[in-house]
Amino acid sequence: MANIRYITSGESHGQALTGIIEGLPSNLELSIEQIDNQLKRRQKGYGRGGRMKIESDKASVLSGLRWGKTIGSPLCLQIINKDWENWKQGMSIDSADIGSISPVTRARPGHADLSGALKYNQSDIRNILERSSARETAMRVALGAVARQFLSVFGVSIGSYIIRIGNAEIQSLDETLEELFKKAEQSEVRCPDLSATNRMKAAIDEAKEQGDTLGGTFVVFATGLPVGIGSHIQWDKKLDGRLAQAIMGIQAVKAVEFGIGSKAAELPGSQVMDEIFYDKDSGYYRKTNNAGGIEGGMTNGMPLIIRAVMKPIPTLRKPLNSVDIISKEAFKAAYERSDVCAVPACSVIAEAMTALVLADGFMEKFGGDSLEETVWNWKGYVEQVKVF
Ligand code: EPS
Repeated sequence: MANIRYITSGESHGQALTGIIEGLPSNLELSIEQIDNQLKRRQKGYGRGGRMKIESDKASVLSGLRWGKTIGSPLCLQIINKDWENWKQGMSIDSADIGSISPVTRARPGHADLSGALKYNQSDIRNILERSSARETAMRVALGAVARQFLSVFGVSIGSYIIRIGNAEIQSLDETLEELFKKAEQSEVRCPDLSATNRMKAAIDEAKEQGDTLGGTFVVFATGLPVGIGSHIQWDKKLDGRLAQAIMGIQAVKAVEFGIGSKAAELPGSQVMDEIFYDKDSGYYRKTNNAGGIEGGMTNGMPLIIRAVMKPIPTLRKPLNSVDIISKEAFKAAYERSDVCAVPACSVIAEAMTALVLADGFMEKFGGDSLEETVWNWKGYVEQVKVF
């Protein structure tokens, strides 16, 4: 069982999203403003559609917090959907409102629409798309923002940046992760390179004009991690496996890799492994980080480097061929409105998922019911590793 458990609920056009997270120690100071800042970051990005003009996500805490600090009980968060005002009948919980809007019957290729309708025996695809929508990720970002605040006590910080959108890619940049992150935060597509930012925006404009959508690739990183989060002992304790599942579980993510990732297939072992050195002041170190900070399913003290791919959004203004699930006739897929590109948002969501996995790994490694106890255990371990 995970040390930190969480679950979300909510439909895209329903009343609200909720999330419950359990397993954090007591006495952790939480700033709601910091949660809202993360929510704001997720809503940005060149290429978002009309919905983001309606929403301005803010979290409220319903339980688990007293006078600004956790008390060890489950923390319950809520984000209201402003768009709910327009969907009160269409997404009503009351059977009296049946038929107040037409059903969605034309499945979008690449979405959960058809498989979900068949699996859950639904003749209105809305009953599938409302939950499969990436709207739900707003709550994951809020929960991740809680995990980030916990991790920051231990000096762990998490960031991300975009390296590709469609055919527009950045050149390799010789800067620190922190510098790349800082620059990415200034870019409308979260890309640290100005010329690539402009090429990415042009690619999004072109896709929009053509009624198409674009995916891309992003890097998520974490610094300040001690050696030994995760374990080689059992398949489900391996941190890279846990991170891969968490990030792959974000809507539209199609690939996740660590360090040099799939490039390792092309290179000989001598160019893949990170050689080990020792310095009497700073201890063990490596000159390269091809492993992306994980060896044997454990952190090795180097920065964690994850790369992930988001496919293009399946809701297209120029829809693809599909079938009406009632008449079985050939039709173009349904289109209401959509984002053209949500890769910048996806990278922020992946940061949140990374934070949740790392917070779970920290609680697994250091335990503790109060933050003081967790910090005490962590300090003892860091000292043990130092004198090893
Ligand atoms: C989404 C479709 C769009 C996106 C939505 C994800 O929503 P709508 O159908 O209301 O226009 O804007 O993303 C969000 C609402 C969000 O908060 O990120 C989909 O089908 O996945």
